[in-house]
Amino acid sequence: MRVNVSGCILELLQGDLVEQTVDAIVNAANSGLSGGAGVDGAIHAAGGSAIMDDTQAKYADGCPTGSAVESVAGLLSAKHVFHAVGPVWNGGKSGEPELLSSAYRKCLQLAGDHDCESIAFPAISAGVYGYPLDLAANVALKTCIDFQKWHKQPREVRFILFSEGVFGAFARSLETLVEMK
Ligand code: AR6
Repeated sequence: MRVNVSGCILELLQGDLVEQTVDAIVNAANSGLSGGAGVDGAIHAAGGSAIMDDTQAKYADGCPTGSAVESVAGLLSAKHVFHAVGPVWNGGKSGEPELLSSAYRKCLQLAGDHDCESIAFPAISAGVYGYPLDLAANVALKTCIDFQKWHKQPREVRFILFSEGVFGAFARSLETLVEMK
C-alpha cells in the first residue's frame, strides 16, 4: 500500500526490515542501546558487530525514551541505522503517545541531517514494549504524514511490517488517515 503525501511517498510493506535497501534503517532499541530481541536482535545479527561498536563509542549514556541516535549500518544495505527508543506501554496515561511520536519525528529529522532520501521503519514499541497495535499504527502514520507535509526529505518513508496482522493494522489506520486528509 502506497500513498503520496505532498509529493513524498509513504509505503507499507509486509516483510523483514533487515532485507531492505534504503539510506536509513530504524531500529526499535532500548535506552541502554544494549541490543535485545525483536527488530533489535535482527539488526545486530544481520549488520554485524560494527553497529554495536559504533553506538557504544558514540553514546556511552544511551538514548532517552522518545529520541533516536545514528550509527553506521555495518553489513546492512543502508548507510545508517537510527536507533529509536519508543515507550513501554503502561496504560496510555504516562505520555506514551507523545513519546512514540517524538521517537519517529527524531528519526525523520535525523534523515534530513544525514541527507537520507529513504528510510525504513518497524512498528516501534508494538512488540516487546506492548503498545497496542492499532494505537501504535495511528501514532506512527500520523507523525510521518504530518512531517512529510512540511519537509521534502526523506522523500520515501517505508514501514516494514513483520506479519499479516501488523500489516493489516497499519493498512486500516492509513486508510482512515488518508480519508481524513
Ligand atoms: N522486521 C520487521 N519487523 C520486525 C522484525 C523484523 N526483522 N522483527 C520483529 N519485528 P520489537 P519494541 C516486529 O519487540 O516493541 C528489544 O529487545 C515485531 O513483530 O522489536 O519497540 C529492544 O532491545 C513488532 O511488530 O520492538 C527493546 O528492549 C515490531 O517489530 C525492545 O525490544 C516491534 O517489536 C523494544 O521493543
